Amino acid sequence: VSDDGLDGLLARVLDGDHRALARVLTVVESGDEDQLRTVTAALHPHAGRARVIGLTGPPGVGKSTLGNALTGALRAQGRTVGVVAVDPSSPVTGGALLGDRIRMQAHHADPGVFVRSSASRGHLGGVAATTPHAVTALDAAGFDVVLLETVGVGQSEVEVAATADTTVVVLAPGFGDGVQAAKAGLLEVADVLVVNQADREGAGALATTLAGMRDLGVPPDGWRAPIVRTVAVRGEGVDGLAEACEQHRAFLESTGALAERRRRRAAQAIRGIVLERLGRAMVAPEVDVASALPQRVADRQIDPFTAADELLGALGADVRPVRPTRRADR
Ligand SMILES: Nc1nc2c(ncn2[C@@H]2O[C@H](COP(=O)(O)OP(=O)(O)OP(=O)(O)O)[C@@H](O)[C@H]2O)c(=O)[nH]1
Ligand SMILES: [Mg+2]
Repeated sequence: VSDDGLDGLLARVLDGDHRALARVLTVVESGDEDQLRTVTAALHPHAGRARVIGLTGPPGVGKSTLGNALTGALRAQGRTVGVVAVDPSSPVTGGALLGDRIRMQAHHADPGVFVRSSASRGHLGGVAATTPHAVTALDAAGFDVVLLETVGVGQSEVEVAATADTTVVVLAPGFGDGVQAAKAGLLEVADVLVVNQADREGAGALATTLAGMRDLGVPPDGWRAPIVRTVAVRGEGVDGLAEACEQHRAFLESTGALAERRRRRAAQAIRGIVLERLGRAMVAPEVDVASALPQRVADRQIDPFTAADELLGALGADVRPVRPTRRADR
């Protein structure tokens, strides 16, 4: 997209034009920092109105099916919904992009629904770096709710989920137990716990284990994640899920925790940009010195701290060493 064309597109996004939004999301995912910057500068001031709901969980538990059903429930309440499905290429469903598209065709003719599936991986920073900006774009485009689906397998995916106001962790019998989910850091980020595929054997046992794990700790913000059972393929329990999200939202608003979440999301976006830049700087030709450095350290010419100073100096990064404060300094 040319820079002139981009300005026009951005104006149309703010008017709620879905085709312009799709093209702007392509720019966001491309990882072109100059253009991403233009996009963000134009859209950031207009975002902040949408409720952002994250759906995460192990591959194949039914996140997309549930997201589709939840979209239907929200539409029935008269809310518009923008969906971002990140990297839906799990080993279980073998890349469910096509299946997701077919499922979401239920909402295809509905102008109150917009769906974006992005399987973009590979550029530095990956999906975790660009997802907050995609959420901003959908928010600025005026959707009442932004649904963010990520596969909760790695830390970055869990972090992506944590950029939401309300994080729904979806589990299902036969896809790992509560203990595994806890180890993956999934329970920690859960505001609502869903046992999907509740029509299958083991759903009750999974819900019991989850309740036990949840009640082991005291929630830092005072919210105890409700456990909702759903059969996403039949739409069962989905109104209950929408209600649980609504209650969590009311909790966030009444306790001031929403502002805290928004700050957390902002911090996440800043970190993503910094990491992206540092990552690029580390492989830039100017820092070829990196290849000579390890040899000098190995030859005992310099110590690793001096080498790190040299490298950071070459990057132009102002990253000072940590100095613990001594008593005399206080
Ligand atoms: N029995 C049963 N099957 C379900 C239910 N919900 C989803 N499924 C099936 O589970 C399979 C995976 O569903 P998806 O919605 O693609 O799961 P996902 O978590 O989005 O998968 P990835 O995006 O690949 O991680 C599909 O064949 C669904 O039809 C349910 O409540 N009960
Ligand atoms: Mg999916």
